[in-house]
Amino acid sequence: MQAFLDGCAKSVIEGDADAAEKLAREALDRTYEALDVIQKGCEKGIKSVGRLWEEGTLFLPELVMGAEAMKRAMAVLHPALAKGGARPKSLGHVVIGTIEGDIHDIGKTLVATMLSANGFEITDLGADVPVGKFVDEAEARGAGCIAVSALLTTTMSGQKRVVEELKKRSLKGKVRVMVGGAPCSDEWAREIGADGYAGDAVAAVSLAQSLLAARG
Ligand code: B12
Repeated sequence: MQAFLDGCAKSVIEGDADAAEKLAREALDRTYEALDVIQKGCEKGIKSVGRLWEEGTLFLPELVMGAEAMKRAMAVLHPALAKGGARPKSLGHVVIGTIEGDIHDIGKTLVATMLSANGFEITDLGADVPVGKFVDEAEARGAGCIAVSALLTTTMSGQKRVVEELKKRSLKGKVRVMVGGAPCSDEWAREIGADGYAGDAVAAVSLAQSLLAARG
């Protein structure tokens, strides 16, 4: 299994989208857990890509190719995640998106898929979402939670503006806000008045459960 996961990581690091997709299909044929393949294989690969890019070993086209390989694998694995959870009734409605100015959507989509697989109703607004749109959609759909992803230090301030917009519309407390993405932390969530932070998709599910249960 470890060699297989290493192969998945390698296909992402090498930006080989065909190989990444083929391995993802093979994983499902072998009935491996989709979440394991994502977290211990593909995600490890894309994190290495990020590190190598930071070190100057990889250049932007290679970063893009790594992301493309990751997305091709995820397109195969996501439906298997979504099938995994039996969902008798919705645990609540979560509006999710990546904040304006930020096009990183791989982690956000993984969080959305995991929430959906675990019984939450999801409205996924995509990436580069204006602050007001998060709140408009939450209001229109009666959502109990807004989940805002930010991967850039330059865009994370948008998460704060979502909290401020809720305050402005007297919705703070009624609609909970959870934040995530590489530059975020518990401390950041506290500083901006968000209701919680989670570091990965599994933790995001527990956080959503506690936030929506607390809301009643
Ligand atoms: C892939 C990638 C890209 C792809 C994105 C493709 C896509 N469609 O998403 C491309 C090539 C397009 C890209 C572009 C850029 N990128 Co980029 N990118 C990355 C990289 C390598 C991986 C991100 C990723 O997908 N990780 C895998 C996923 C699964 O993990 P994740 O996103 O962290 O999500 C998990 C958790 O954070 C959490 N989570 C995520 N969102 C949320 C939300 C909530 C509510 C919760 C609870 C949890 C949660 O759960 C997820 C699942 O476990 C990172 C490096 C890194 N280590 O993060 C850089 C990185 C984020 N990029 C960076 C930069 C600088 C850029 C560019 C500005 C580059 C440029 N010069 O053009 C542009 C930005 C364009 C823009 N306006 O957004 C920097 C950011 C630096 C900073 N401090 O701001 C990073 C950190 C690279 C680096 N080390 O320098 N990038």
